[in-house]
Amino acid sequence: MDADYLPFHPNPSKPAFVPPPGAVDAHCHVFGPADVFPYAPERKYTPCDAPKEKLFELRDYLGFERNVIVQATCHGKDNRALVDALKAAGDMARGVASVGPDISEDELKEMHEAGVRGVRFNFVKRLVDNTPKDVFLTIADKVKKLGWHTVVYFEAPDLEELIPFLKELPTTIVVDHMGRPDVTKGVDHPDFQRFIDLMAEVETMWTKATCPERLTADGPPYDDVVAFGRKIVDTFPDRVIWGTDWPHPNMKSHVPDDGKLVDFIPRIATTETAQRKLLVDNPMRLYWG
Ligand code: 0GY
Repeated sequence: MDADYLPFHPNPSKPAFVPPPGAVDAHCHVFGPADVFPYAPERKYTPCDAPKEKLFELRDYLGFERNVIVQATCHGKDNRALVDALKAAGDMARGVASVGPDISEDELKEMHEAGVRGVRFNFVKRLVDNTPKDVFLTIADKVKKLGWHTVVYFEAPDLEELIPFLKELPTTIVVDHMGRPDVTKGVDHPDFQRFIDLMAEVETMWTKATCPERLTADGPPYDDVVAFGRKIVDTFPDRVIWGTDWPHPNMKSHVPDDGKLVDFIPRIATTETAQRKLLVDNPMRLYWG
């Protein structure tokens, strides 16, 4: 693991908020263990191992029933750790993989059997080298045939340039972490408004109301992120999902307490109906439908 890498919280608090029955943690990862599933040579960081057993333990402890496990860049396009976790979870997990344009139909079908339902396109420069957009479009065309969607990760300043590409994607699109707004600019800033406007226009676009721990400038309990999460949940109640982002790769400011992250949910989804859509109905439709 990198010298400055912060491992996940060893003993998170028990959340006060009790998720509804059937709740899905729809953004989390598994890392390694490296002696079984080595990290990718092209990775930009080396994390602390975060194996599937730990993830499933956390799921139960926090009161969730299911996981959506998202391939992280430290494993590159080697989806073995992901597929292994999906197989171990049975029907209780789905996955999002990273693949190249040469992926075969058989390989995709095998991943589908294991529970993969999407691919991730990453535009965050500190995490990946540049991939030409036509490569991503080739991949999107292939996975569309299986009914998969694309998960897209970018930061707010890059959205304007990405809009034509996003509009070209033939699949449902799920944007990570509310498009990573700069929360110090406020919820009414044109950058966040651009994202809201795009979601309003592109009805096949969803987002994850996730990562207050990454977006915050003030730290826990993440008061400065509440307005952003609430705006998304209120405006797009049927196209929003939530996840822990465990094991929180590349956190520098603090180690998030997963229990406190769960307690953030009722601050952004303030009614039982909104909570059920965010945690159960929406992820079930997208990943188990
Ligand atoms: C996240 C966020 C990050 C990392 C990755 O794939 C990854 O390595 O997504 C990050 O560093 O912001 O969603 O886990």
